[in-house]
Amino acid sequence: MSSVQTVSTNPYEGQKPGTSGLRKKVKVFLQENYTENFIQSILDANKESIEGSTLVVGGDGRYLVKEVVSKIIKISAGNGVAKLLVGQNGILSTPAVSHIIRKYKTLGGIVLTASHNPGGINNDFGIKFNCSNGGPAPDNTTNEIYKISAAIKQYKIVPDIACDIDKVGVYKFKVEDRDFEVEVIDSVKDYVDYMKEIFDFPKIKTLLQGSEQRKPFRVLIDSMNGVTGPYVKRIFIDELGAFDDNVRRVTPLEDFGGAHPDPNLTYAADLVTAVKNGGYDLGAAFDGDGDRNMIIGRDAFFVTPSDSLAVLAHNLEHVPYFQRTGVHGFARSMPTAAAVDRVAEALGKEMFQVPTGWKYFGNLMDAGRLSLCGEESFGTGSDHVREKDGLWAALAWLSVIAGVGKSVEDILIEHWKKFGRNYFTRYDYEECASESCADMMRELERRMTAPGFVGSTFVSGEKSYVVALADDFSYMDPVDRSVAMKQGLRIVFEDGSRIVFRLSGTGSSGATVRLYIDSYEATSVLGSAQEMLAPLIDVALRISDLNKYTGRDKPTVIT
Ligand code: VG1
Ligand code: CO
Repeated sequence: MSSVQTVSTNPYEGQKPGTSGLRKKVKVFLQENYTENFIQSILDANKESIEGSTLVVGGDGRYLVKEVVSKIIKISAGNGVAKLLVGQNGILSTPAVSHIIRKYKTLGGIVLTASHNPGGINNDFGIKFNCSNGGPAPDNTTNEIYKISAAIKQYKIVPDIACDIDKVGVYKFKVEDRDFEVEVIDSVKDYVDYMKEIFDFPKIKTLLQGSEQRKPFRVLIDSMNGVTGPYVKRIFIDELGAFDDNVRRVTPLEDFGGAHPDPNLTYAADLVTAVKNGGYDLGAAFDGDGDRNMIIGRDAFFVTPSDSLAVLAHNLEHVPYFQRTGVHGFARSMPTAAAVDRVAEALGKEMFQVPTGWKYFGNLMDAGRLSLCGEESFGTGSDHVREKDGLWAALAWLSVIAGVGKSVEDILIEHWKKFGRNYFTRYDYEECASESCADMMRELERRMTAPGFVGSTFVSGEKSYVVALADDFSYMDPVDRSVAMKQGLRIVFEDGSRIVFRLSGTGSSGATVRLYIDSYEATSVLGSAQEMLAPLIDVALRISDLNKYTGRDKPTVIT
């Protein structure tokens, strides 16, 4: 029998979860009691239901995951949790956690990831709490966790509980007069079983292997040394009959092999080269925790996430899951280009625009009003779970391709010809000085809300834009009526073009400014985004004085 120890501690400042969990440098988490404090705060925020509960625990395999899993086991035992479901080796992708919470109806889960942020001892770690619907905790819960962390005085721990999370199995303990159990589960099985229900695997297999009518459709799936490696191997190689040269970087590494596990054209540049040189028909990459995806076609034809969402929305009948459930509404985050809005209109579906962050989609899904949604930041997903889901998106694309029998590029071009095209780009200025970025946002907001701004004209080259709306985006959840304020400065012009400025809520040091540009063309659909958007970008840089405030003459990353 083990006993609970109560350990005195002092609060740390700044344990405030951002867009998606608490993210800091590993060294911050390594400070004495820093991690313990935050775990105890999560459990305290759930104190009414923690006694006798079950929680799911897993992470993306980055540096510190295993150590923190072991702390969560000991602290959960100290707080009366009855059972933990832990991924083998501490590995669970973010969408897999969401699924497992829902499948086994647990109180929630703790996800150990800093997602697309780099890993390793000098980089980032993160902890996120997901609720019983499988989704990231909403603002009221994360605010509560933060409040508790700011005043914490003690945590409860059972120091002598240890179990080998490298082996699947059940470990039973007696903690004072209670039973406590840790079940180490196969990290991929539940998720893979679910994907087989959602998609028509035999049909995708035929696509990949070819048939008498069609040559094999060659894919290159890149896990970027993140958590999706074991899922990709099981799904693509074991289930869909792909070969070793159809997958790459499929072993999760603690530092992602030095890669920045963010699937975009900059950080996944070597996938782009490999797809071009290898003559592949489709390339897909996922981020560290497996919730983001990038899709490219032959010759690395790039599908923007905003377009990906619109194309999937238009073709959901090729996914068996939606044949069963029907398709309810669609949604996107505010900065995401409005391509999907046109599909929603054509199909007569409800369409929602929510703040940045997947947590804002959950209520709409739970209410049965939302089937498919996405973010411009390479997030796509559906109501099959309550997180975005990278592998799901790749399988959805393969289902559409198998169904319509066309290439990625042809699908896109046809889509644009039918609906017109939203050109989109995002400029990121990473790790700038926090204060001057805050000044920039303040000054911009002051200008935008001054009398006469709406109605004023900005000229760049041959183009001129008249301001139709300027605000700091706020959102009232249609289901629970909760309000999220200050979600991004938005300038909308009379022709529908938009400029959006936000400060990132996932960075671990300094400030990251994101500038989003979206403009619609009904007929001129085959241009290059950077050329088409150049005048608007020029206007955005002038309105904000961004170069002056950030001290940068170009962005860190363009997507
Ligand atoms: C970014 C993206 C946002 C996404 C979030 C989490 O947030 O913009 O769309 O939901 O990351 O993605 P921010 O606040 O830095 O702009 V993940 O894959 O890092 O969990
Ligand atoms: Co992620």
